[in-house]
This record gives sequence, C-alpha cells and structure tokens, in this order.
Amino acid sequence: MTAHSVEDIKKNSRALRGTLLDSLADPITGAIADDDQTLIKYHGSYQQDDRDLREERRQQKLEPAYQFMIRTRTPGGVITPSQWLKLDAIASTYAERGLRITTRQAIQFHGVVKRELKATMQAINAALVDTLAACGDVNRNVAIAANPLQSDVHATVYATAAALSDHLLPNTRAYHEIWLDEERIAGTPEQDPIYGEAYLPRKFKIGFAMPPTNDVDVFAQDLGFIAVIEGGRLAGYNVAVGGGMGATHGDPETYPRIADVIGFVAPHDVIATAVAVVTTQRDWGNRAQRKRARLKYTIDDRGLDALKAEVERRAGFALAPARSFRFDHNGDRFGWVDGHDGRAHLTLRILSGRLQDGTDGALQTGVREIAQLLQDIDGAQLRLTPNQNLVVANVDAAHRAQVDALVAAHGLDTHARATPSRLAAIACVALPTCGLAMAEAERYLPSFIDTFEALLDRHGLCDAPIHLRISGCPNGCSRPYLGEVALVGKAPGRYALRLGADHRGQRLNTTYRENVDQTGIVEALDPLLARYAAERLPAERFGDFLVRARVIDPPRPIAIALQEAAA
Ligand code: SRM
Ligand code: SF4
Repeated sequence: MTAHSVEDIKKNSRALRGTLLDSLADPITGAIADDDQTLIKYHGSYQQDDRDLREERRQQKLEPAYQFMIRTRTPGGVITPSQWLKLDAIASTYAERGLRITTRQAIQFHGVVKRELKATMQAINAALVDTLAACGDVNRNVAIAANPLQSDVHATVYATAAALSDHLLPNTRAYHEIWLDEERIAGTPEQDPIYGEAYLPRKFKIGFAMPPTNDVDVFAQDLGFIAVIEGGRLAGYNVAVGGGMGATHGDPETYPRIADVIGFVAPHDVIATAVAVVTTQRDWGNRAQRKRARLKYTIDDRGLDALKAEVERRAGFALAPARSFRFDHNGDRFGWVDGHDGRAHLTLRILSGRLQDGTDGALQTGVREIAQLLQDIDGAQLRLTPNQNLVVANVDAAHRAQVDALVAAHGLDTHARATPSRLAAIACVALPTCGLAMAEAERYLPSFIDTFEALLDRHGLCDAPIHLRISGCPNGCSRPYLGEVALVGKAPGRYALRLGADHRGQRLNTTYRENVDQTGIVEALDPLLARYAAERLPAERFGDFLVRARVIDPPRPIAIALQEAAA
C-alpha cells in the first residue's frame, strides 16, 4: 500500500477519526494501521516499540514489541491529589516504568499495549484529565510558569493560559467516539474554525512565563507570552514568536532558533493574538517540507515584519511596543516557598522526571503517599514543572511537617543534598521507547552527572550552578540548545558537545565538539572548567564566561538586545 503524506492523512481523516476504531479492533497485530499512527498522535498517543528488544524479536521472527506512549494534556502541569492517585494507579496497572514528567508539564505513560489502550484512555479521562491534542500538528500542552502559586497574578496567568489551551483544542468528537464510546456522528464531520481540515503544517507550542523566572523557556516556544507586572498588577504580556529547538544533524536548512519579541498586548487580547498567530502559521507555514514547517521557518522565510503585520491584521488591533522585562534563570527553585496566603509550595527534584520506585528510593510510592495525605486539603495540587520536576503546591501549615517526613522517607529529598548542577540537569526520554533516539539520554544522565560532578569537584566548582542538558538526538526535547553544557546524541555513546548558552534561556549554545564519546567530552570540558575556576568574575556563570573568554562565539541574544533597548 502506498504510504500517504501527513497532509493527505490529516485532510482525509474525517476530523481525526481515520480508521482508528478498526485498527484498535484488529487482534492480529499489536500495531495500528500506518495512517492511524499519524492520527493517534492528535489523541495524545504514539505507537512505539521497545528498542531494547528489537534485535531479539527480529531474530525470533516476531513483530516488534509494539506498545503505546500516552501523553496527558495538562496545561501548566496542574493536577489535584485525587487526580494524581488515579494517574498513579493507571501507571501501575497499564504502563511500564512508572510516571514520566515531561519538559512540557505533562505526564507520559510508556509501554501500554494495544489491547489495553482504550481502557487506559478511559481511566485517564475518568480522572478528569484528557490527552486530546497532546501531540500532532495542533497547539500542544500550554506550558505555564509552574512555581509557585505565589500571588494572585500567578493565578490570573494560569487561568488565561488554561482558557487558551481549551480555545485551541481541535473541534472534533472523534476523541469521545473512539476512546469514550460516545455515539458516532453520522454524515459530514465537524468543521474546525481554527485548524480547518488540514490542521497546522506542524506542531505548535505556547508558553507563558512569569519574570524573573523563565522556567518555561519562553524563547523556545512558537508563541510565548511574557507576563508584565507593574505595580503588583498584571499589565499584560510581551509577545514572542518563532522559537523552536528541532534540527537535523548536518542539515543547515534546519536549526534551533530563539523567539523574537514583537510587541505587547493587554490581558484580554491574549486569545485573539494567539488565534491570529496560529491561523497565520496555518495559512503561511510550509506544507511542502515538514522539516521546514515550524513557525520559526515561516518567519525566516517571510520576514518578521510581514508576520507581525499579518498577525495584527487578523487580530484587528496593533501590538503595543514591547515593555522591559528581566529573567534571572530558566531552572526551578527547590525546597519550600511561601505563598501570599499562608500556604506553602515545595519543589522536589525528580531526575529526568521519572517517578518510579527503584534503587534511588520509592519515588512513585512517596508521591502517592503525599497525594493521599493532601487529597482532602482544599486547593492542594501537584504541579509538574517544565524542568521535569514536581511542586507539592498549596500546602497548609498543619501538613508541612508530614509532607517533609514523606519526602525524606521515600528519597524525594535530593534537593536538600545535591549539587546545583545535578539539580538543574535535564534529559529527554530517548531509549528504549523513542523511535528517533540516536543515543541514550535519560538512562545516561545518572552516570554522566556523576562524571560531571567529579570534574567540577576537581576544580573546586561543586557549588557552581551549570545547566546541563542531554538529548538523544537533535530534535531537542530537553531544549539542549539552551543548556550551558549540552550533549546532543549522534550515535550510540557519541554526542555533539555544545557550550555557551546563558542560564536565562535567552542565548543559544554553539557546537564545540562535533562527535565525541564520554572521554572526548571530559577532555574537552576539563581545561575549560579549569580556566573558569581560575578566571571567572564574581557570580559569573559558566556559559557567560565561555562567551566573554571567546571560547565560543555565539549569536547575539535577541531577548537581551530588546531588554537593553527598553532599559
Ligand atoms: Fe519531543 C518528537 C518526547 C518536548 C521537539 N518528542 C518526540 C517524540 C514523540 C518522538 C517521536 O516523534 O517519535 C518523543 C517521544 C519519546 C518517548 O519515548 O517518550 C518526544 N518531547 C518529548 C518529551 C517527553 C521529552 C521529555 O523528556 O520530557 C517532551 C514531551 C513534551 C510534552 O509534554 O508535550 C518533549 N520535544 C519537546 C521539546 C521541548 C518543549 O516543547 O519545550 C522540543 C523542542 C521544542 C520544539 O518543539 O522545537 C521537542 N520532539 C521534538 C521534535 C523536533 C520538532 C522540530 O521542530 O523539528 C520531535 C520530532 C518531530 O516532531 O518530528 C519530537
Ligand atoms: Fe527522542 Fe530525540 Fe526527543 Fe530525545 S530529543 S525524546 S531522542 S526525539
């Protein structure tokens, strides 16, 4: 059978239905039909296979160990304790390797087999969490400043972002028909006023940042809203467009790009602005070349001024001049933070977001017991951060000590003992589930961070917070191009070593070594860390030092240029 193009599959899908029901009912294979593998993404799931077992199964003449990853749509990563308990039970019943917090504040379940896919989806929806549009050529999970619920402004920003997430959902009952057994609609499928019949040319991502924290890496988003707070009130948002991380090794037509700030909008104009950007990208994006279909390429091909003018035309208003802002970091702050209302918020370090019981502690059990403790506390939440960590949020004074006891008992207290670099490091999933992985990432991070810490120790730098990011391929799911030190997978055990991003998410790093193994990485880093220890200015960060010392020559950071202009 001829494979259909993604554009054809979308257009012929009857509002994302395709033949998914038939695929799920087919008992002969653990896979689904080719076209449905594209469509199921829009429902929040990917067909994968266990790559650790590929060769063995091939030799046994068995089909690959097909399995499904399911990703939630959880704007801002907000989950109530009772929802958490249900998601935790789903992980234990249907999935492998516990729960996985993603870099966009979702939960991923890995290893769900086809015959249990529908039951898993139903269980997720029974927890009042859905997975619609968590993947696919639509707006994805909206990332929102996670930590903490410090003020009314945080709550307002969250509410706006969550409303935008709902507004940009595809208009289809397919999800309810296929997964939730709701009645099938006969005749013409639904019309979609935002996406049309062909959806977007490519995935689309939105993030809301709350300066001074850039935990969402707002300049890595297709569309970013940067909250501007004046006199303690939310004045509006600076709008940033055209961020993105994905690239292909050796292909200069593809590249990571940080977003440009194009203006300022009032809070009530957020949805109109977003719809204008999304529909412009829908109509202007490159549908002939998927690798050049993200908004960042539309902007570079058509020009930023042209895009801005079109967005203003569609929105029906002009963007005001951008206002000044300042980010001081793009990581998470760990430990307890007091909110404005007597409640407190505890950020816990979860290495690579993997919540699973194992040698490092009973992490999954620990969070389950915290959720059990807090399930009757009004407003208590578990918040997923864009750095794959977990905030136990809105804890009243009476429960703090009990939360602390559970944290200590289950090995969830890494934040109290680890070096700043260990706390900041992130890695994408990669092997064994990711079909695109070229090298290990999540499974490499624990041993690499030991090696990295030993290097830091040798140079008296254990207290230096150096952002390390590892991705198993150049798609950049851990946003590695914004790491002060980054490893981007090229082949098993081999990485491109990139250096020199800042720690605010405002400057991309550049390649320092094209293709090195761990020995090569250590040999490259050792003299640079020695120089950093000897020559750094007070409070100077490693990435900034590398630029000042001309070890690397990165592009001028766009966001900083704007800050300077506004100052
Ligand atoms: Fe990603 C594809 C995992 C955040 C850029 N990403 C994938 C897939 C689905 C592989 C595939 O297409 O077969 C990975 C599934 C692995 C697995 O087994 O679970 C995958 N991406 C992830 C997650 C789970 C990484 C993590 O360790 O947390 C993140 C899930 C986010 C979410 O909850 O929605 C994840 N991916 C990102 C980010 C970071 C972000 O969004 O802030 C990026 C870079 C930003 C961007 O989009 O530019 C990212 N993922 C990609 C790309 C490259 C897109 C491009 O423009 O070229 C791909 C490949 C693709 O789309 O063709 C990809
Ligand atoms: Fe997979 Fe590459 Fe994304 Fe890592 S960066 S999860 S290896 S697609």
